[in-house]
Amino acid sequence: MSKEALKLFEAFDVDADNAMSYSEFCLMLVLVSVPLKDIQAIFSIIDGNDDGTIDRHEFWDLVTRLRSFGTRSGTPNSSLVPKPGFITECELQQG
Ligand SMILES: [Ca+2]
Ligand SMILES: [Ca+2]
Repeated sequence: MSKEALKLFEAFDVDADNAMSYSEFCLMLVLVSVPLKDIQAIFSIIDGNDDGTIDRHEFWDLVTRLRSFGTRSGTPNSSLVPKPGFITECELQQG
């Protein structure tokens, strides 16, 4: 494994147990499928107080939005995340 690949693996191995769990794998797939400009746009939306970081409150707000999006099919407010259905599916399978 190259150094770059190892760095990437460690970045997505959130709990640092040297294995990529299903949720960590989902996170990776979501991130690699989202264009950088969209990631920046999404980040600025989630970072409600504009301090350049996503704190627990802002993260929870995101999770709440994604959950409510998943339960309300057909809602046109899809600008937050390009593929919210994918994330919701991962969350559901996590239980
Ligand atoms: Ca892990
Ligand atoms: Ca913030």
